[in-house]
Amino acid sequence: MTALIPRPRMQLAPGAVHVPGWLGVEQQRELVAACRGWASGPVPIRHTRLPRGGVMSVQTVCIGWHWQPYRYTRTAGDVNGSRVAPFPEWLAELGRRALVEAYEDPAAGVGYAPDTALINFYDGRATMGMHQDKDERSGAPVVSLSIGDTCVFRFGNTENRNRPYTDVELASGDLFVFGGPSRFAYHGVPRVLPGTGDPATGLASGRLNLTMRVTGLPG
Ligand code: MD3
Ligand code: FE
Repeated sequence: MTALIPRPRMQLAPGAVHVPGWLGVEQQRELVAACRGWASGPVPIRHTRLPRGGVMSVQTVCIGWHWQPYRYTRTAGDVNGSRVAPFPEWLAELGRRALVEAYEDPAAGVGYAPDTALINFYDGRATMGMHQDKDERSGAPVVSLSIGDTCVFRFGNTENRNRPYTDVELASGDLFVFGGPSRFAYHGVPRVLPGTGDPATGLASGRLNLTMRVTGLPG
């Protein structure tokens, strides 16, 4: 959907850059189709179980490496024991182009080699609490792509899960890159705004978020 009110690109903090509307609708369709494939197997999308008995409201499927709280493995021991799908080269290339775009630096993507992606699906009631992503042994940037319903994304500080934080809306097609000092900031998704997505992406309802990361793990 074309915005009536323009949403300018924004640096929220050093290394944290929001680029609204980076993906066109056709690229979003292709990503939705790829995510549907990954969601169906070899490791099906599921609500991640937390070690203390809870279950995340978000549904997640991983490629390259499988994440479960709080480690990465090649096989999904907490789902069906299968090896996750490989991380495709076309997605790594998209990640490098995302860094070039966000940092407005033609060299920003050189050497960036993401080896895992977490694909999160939010129905209208799903949320994600404030957390840090620190199971990766690398300080390389995280690239986030959003498709479908708009959400409220809460970007906090590196000290704790409380204020100060900034709320920004992430809409379909938006790119967000978290590098440098922002890589280990607390963040979360307090709510999604149902009915705000464009069905032309192939997603009739809900929100998809794909984050690429570098695990820093060997081979
Ligand atoms: C900032 N996902 O998968 S994307 C996650 O929309 C996660 O599904 C949210 O937080 C989502 O871990 C937020 C934005 C994001 C992702 C990873 C980050 C922001 C980040 C890692 C470090 C700092
Ligand atoms: Fe996160």
